[in-house]
Amino acid sequence: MVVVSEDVNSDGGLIKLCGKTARELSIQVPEYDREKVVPGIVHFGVGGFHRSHQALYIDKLLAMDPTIPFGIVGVGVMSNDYLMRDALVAQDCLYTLVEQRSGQNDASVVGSIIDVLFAPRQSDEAFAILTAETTKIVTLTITEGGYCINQATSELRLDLEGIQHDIKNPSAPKTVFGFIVEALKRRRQLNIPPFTVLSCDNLQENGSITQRVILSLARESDSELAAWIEENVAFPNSMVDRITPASTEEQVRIVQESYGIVDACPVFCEPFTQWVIEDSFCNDRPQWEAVGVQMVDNVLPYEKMKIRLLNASHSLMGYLGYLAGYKFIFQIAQDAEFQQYVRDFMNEEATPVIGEISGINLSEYKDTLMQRFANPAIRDEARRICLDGSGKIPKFVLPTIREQLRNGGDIKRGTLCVAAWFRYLAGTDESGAHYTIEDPMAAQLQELANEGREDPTPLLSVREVFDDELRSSSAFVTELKQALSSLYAVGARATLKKYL
Ligand code: CS2
Repeated sequence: MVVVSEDVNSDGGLIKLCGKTARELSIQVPEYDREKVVPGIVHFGVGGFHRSHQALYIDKLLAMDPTIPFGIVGVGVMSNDYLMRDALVAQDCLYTLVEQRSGQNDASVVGSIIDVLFAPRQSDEAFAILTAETTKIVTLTITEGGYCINQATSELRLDLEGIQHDIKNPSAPKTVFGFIVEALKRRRQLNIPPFTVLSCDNLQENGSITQRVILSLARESDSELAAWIEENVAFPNSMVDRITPASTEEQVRIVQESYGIVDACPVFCEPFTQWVIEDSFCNDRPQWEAVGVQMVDNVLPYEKMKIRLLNASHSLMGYLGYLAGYKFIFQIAQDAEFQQYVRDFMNEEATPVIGEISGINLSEYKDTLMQRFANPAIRDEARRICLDGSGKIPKFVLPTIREQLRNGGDIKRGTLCVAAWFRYLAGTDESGAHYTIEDPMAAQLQELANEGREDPTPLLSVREVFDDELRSSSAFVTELKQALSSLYAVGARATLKKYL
């Protein structure tokens, strides 16, 4: 059970969350007049993470000064994004954010999102806001796998159906990148200054990758436009951090029972939050510093630290922990053997490639991570961590293995994680029960996992995930074979013990 506060709505009745009823709620709600908020940010990918993180920072800024022209309009391009759109619009885009501490929750209503569009049905509205002079920034949380790149090389995949479509139909795009390229083209024609494109996904050099994807796509249809984008549009790198479990029916129930609020899409998250942004914008930006965002010249050391420690450790715990029979990350993080595995990985394999970061005490950072992972209030499921491995593993884990190999360092714990991913991709657990692999490449990966079983060769041949350097490293391949054979022969728990 999640520990919830006893803060029940005073008259015991239920209130359906929307603009009109917000003032009647017993928790903190936006005091500013949302009708007057000017949109300045268009956000692609309104999921839980955007709403626990970027939207909250803007909400805090609006609370300090309601006249800042940086309200958010969300846009969804994925086929089921209408679900979030409909749920949010039905409650005037308000939602309850519950920050979970042990033994106590802090809930508030966030008001910075003022509209959400479903691009497949509202593309005119999407272009209207993307080309508005008031739109200064386009932000993205489209997941690591959503960048339409070969994960091993970070190049745009021209073979993808959506990208092919956008090359042939630039004025009626389907992908986020198609919308951005076309919007920039129209702004240029209309003589409206371009917006900054700010990626908020866990990709090292997320801004540079976004720039590369957008330039590659633009070049396919209009090389002059591509040159103009390169010259005029900024793509800052950023590091984002806040553990935000996937939405569940239980969260809806808790919000109802604890606060008397009927909210179809609340968000639950941990208390910790961090956002570091490279201060390079081609148009106006909010004064994010005022609400704790770190604006820096070079964000790369922060990105590297976070992705190679937090996200990679999540993958280490997720796949092996799931195979060992755990449901939640906090349970895995409280298991002494997993603790040692993760700590040893961070100390022996990740830390040597991260190096010093000025102003950061890495050993304190790692301690904090272990505490955050083990927070029992955060019901973060291993299944959430295990989804989209083809986007995550090449970004979270493989770069560390590659760099350690080059330096002659240890790679065994990171490689065990890759083996656990391969074992997980078989789609049956140790008791023979089946589960669904959620990944854009699921069908192909699952087939190759079962073709190879103890032999990693079929999966290693996937060029969208592994590059030649890793494929041809006998140290890596030998280590991977051993780990995978052990997982099939004796299972996750007994294999883990061999690594301690
Ligand atoms: C997680 C991230 O998806 C994952 O594998 O590691 O979603 C993680 O929870 C966030 O990046 C935390 O900031």
